[in-house]
Amino acid sequence: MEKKAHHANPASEKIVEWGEANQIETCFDRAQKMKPCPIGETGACCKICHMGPCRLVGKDAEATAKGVCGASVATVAARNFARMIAAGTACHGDHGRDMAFTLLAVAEGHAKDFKITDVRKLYRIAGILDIEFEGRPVNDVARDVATKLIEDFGRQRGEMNFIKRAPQKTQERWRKWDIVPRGLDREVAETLDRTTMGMDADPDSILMHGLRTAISNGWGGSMISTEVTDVLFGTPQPVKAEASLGIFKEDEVNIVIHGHEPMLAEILVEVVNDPEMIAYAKSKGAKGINLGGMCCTANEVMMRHGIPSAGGLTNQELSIMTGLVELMVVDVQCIMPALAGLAKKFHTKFITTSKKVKIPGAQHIQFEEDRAKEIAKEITKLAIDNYSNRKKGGSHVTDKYPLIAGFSHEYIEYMQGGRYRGSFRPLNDAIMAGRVRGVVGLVGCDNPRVPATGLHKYLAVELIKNDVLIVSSGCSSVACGSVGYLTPEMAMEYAGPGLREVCEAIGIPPILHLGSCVDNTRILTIAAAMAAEGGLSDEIGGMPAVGIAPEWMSEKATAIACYFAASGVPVIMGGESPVSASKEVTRIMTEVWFERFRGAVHFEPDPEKILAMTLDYIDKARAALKLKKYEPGKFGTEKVLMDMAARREIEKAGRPHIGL
Ligand code: MSK
Repeated sequence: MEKKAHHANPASEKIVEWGEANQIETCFDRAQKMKPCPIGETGACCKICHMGPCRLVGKDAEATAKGVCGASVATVAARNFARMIAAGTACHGDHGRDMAFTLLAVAEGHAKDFKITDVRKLYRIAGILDIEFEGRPVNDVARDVATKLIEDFGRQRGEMNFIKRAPQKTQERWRKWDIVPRGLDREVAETLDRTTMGMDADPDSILMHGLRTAISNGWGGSMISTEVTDVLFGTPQPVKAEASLGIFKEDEVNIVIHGHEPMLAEILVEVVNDPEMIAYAKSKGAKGINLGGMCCTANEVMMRHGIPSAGGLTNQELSIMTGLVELMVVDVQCIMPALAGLAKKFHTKFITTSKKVKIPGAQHIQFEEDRAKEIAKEITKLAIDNYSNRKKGGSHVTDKYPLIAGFSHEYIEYMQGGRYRGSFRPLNDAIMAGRVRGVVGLVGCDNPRVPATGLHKYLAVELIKNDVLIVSSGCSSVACGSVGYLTPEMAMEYAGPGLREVCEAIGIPPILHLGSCVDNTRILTIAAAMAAEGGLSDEIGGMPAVGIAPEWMSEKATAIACYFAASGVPVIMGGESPVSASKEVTRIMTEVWFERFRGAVHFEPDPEKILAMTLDYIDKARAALKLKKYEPGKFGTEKVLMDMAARREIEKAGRPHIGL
């Protein structure tokens, strides 16, 4: 029998196999040993009080099984899922909060190593927040912006600031169903309150509050993070980079920055390029210092500085197993505690830096934004001093692929008409004509329970063959980038003729790298702009657009899926359903949510079915919008996407310039 691969990336698979041969355990071994709990996996285990834990199983459990308190399977499954949304929202919310506080510190002069890089974007955000910016000192505007955004977390009444950025009709749906979030912390706290013993037992009511909580993430915490990060470190524009485990250099000091928040990573980019540091590395026998990223911190510094990525979630252990990493430094989220023990088997120093992330066996160096450069230098020196300890051993690979990253929503608008004529008209027109069948957000984690990154690769190729434009983020974009999919050449090789024509005309890859997992909010902004542009749906719901997280593992992914669903996007998550114990909960999250918001959350482990469901959603949306029926292979001979007449039309319409 042919051995099943652990990882769908050949370089990663090679290192996993080397680990097996050398008795070095990875998440792939642990996933084999640790089968999912069959009760918890379906959402039927209740452990919210000490009369249990109760296992709601047995024949016809949905109708008959009850916890000691009498809670039904539907109640328990809904509560469990809502708690996942709240945890994911808290995680992204804290990321957004940290960014807003950094902006405040910069504005007040307490974080001297950082500055406001994109003043134009600061003004744009100030305009959205009704903050006066003309003629005022930049730092004063920044202070007011930060202060107003920080209020979004603790607000008790009213509406979060960015809710008004959603299309009017989308907002109306939220108001009708009373799910406009007040403040992120309030919604997270209320989810925990509602789902404790003796509280909300109605699955629909629980899940509706789950949606409210998720919106506080998508149109709140995560969106704040994206926008403030752009203001501080620059709005991304396309940049060349590389990805995969071959990014490490044998003759340089290799440092990996892993996690999500970009503050330390940004300052490390500066410090590793400091001539004094490079000279110090040379004095220790290295030719230079090579900074690589991991997971979403990688996405942040890749799209702003072209820093290469060693991969997504399942590559974090494998990067250390190359034997080439002098130091791995982590900030927050998606960091496997196994790294501390693994690093000790090699010469790698493993450094935690956040008060929120301490890992037994790791060295902790607290990151403080008012001493950012000093701390980054300390960490870099540790790595340089460790270079001489590098031993032979480890599993070196040389595979790495070029890619283009950094498609911010502003750039996507700009690329469709230039600095003064940027708009979403060309994309809307291409969809209306059927050149582009629809748009898919291919996002989320990679997962050792399947040949890791394999579902991303499969869906990426099949979707673009079907003329579907992909916008990608998080580990999905790294999965694609690590095999060479984020290049314009990908369009030539695999894309259907209509999509290929569009990619050629604009000069873009068929898979657009949008950034980290908080940057899924860029997809919301794009969808809102497409709705405002006209010709498709006048709200996000009803667009020929679908979200897919085929290998999701994080609670953050459930929150993301739900804010997309509430915004009007059908979402398909891979793997087994965490609410499969309850047909009622499954019905609410698919049929009921679709009726109310035109979005849904499905769980489907079979990638071929995910593809079929996606195309079906897209084609049904096209039919409902009375767009031209998509005909495979119809386009590809004419090139008319952005001719002069189209450009003049855009100019005549006098659209406000909101581009870069
Ligand atoms: S890092 S949340 S494994 S995308 Fe954003 Fe990747 Fe998923 Fe973490």
